[in-house]
Amino acid sequence: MTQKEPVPMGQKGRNMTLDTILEEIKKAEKIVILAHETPDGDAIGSCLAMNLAVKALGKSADVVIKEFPRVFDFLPGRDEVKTESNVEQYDLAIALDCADLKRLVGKEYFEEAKQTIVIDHHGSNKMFGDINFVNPVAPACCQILIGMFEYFGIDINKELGTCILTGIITDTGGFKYPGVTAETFEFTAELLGKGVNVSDIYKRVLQTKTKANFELMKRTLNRMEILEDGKVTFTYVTNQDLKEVNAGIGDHEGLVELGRDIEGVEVSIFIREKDEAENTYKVSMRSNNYVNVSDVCLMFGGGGHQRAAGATAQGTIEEVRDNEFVITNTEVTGSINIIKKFNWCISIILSNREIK
Ligand SMILES: [Mn+2]
Repeated sequence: MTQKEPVPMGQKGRNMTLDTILEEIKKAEKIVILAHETPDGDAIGSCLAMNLAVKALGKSADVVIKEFPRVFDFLPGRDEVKTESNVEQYDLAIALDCADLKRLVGKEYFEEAKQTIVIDHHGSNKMFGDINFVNPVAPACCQILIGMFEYFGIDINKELGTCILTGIITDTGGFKYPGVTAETFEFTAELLGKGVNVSDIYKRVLQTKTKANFELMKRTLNRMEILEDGKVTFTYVTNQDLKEVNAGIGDHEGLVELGRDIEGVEVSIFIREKDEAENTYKVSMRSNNYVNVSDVCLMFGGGGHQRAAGATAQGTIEEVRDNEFVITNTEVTGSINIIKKFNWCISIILSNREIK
């Protein structure tokens, strides 16, 4: 790996936030890199890319990811990832692709760290770090890292490029979401020239389904309800399903998109039981053209992007069909009707749209 010297401090065209981030990385002895719960390709790619970048700067870091989806096992640096750490206090904690401290896995390391940095692209980011570098226009956190690493004078080689491109490919649905920029393609072209196997990454992260994912897809499709005049779909998986199909980490990925891709559908809602004992559900939503699902999920203490967002809800699967529900500040609790409640929100948004 070749390494250029960064432009000296204080020179014209410098970015103070990036200068401070570089300074903090260079200063720190113990660094930890963290991402959001149920990490996707962008979270994983960002963490592994940051780990390589830290090394390129002559430092080392712990990457702590509790649940690593096996689809990303091929990525460089996978074997260095830890599920936990026994370091009591880090000098520096870097949170990637994570909008909210509540969703950060290993937040204890973050809270204890002497210095914290948040790098993200969610519009709902709570700016919970000492230093926050958030660009909601970037289609992936990994795309923010490209500019950052170039600024730091780090050579983006094949390994680093493979991690970064994995994040871009997954968060843009294979370059098809509207957030994709000219830079996305320019960078991809550049990486192809450096030997990054774009087609192999694409096939591994978007095209190949695990058997468990396929079995869950069948159940999800069978249960799918089409509501609100064909504009909303709702479906779910239970812990029982996950057990029966022998699902591993990440095997539910992509299920929320099945409803979204039906003609005429604006919003798809998918709930997944998280923890049977606590009756906790992860709610995921996707939209096509005009409903801001991040706003809908914010009402439930969640958040995300305009076209892809999530929240957490509590109740029993039977109670999903009851009519009673209680909303607290941060969570949907008690006897809830997730379908009706979410539909209520979405109905308002849909009807507002029609009035306009
Ligand atoms: Mn992301």
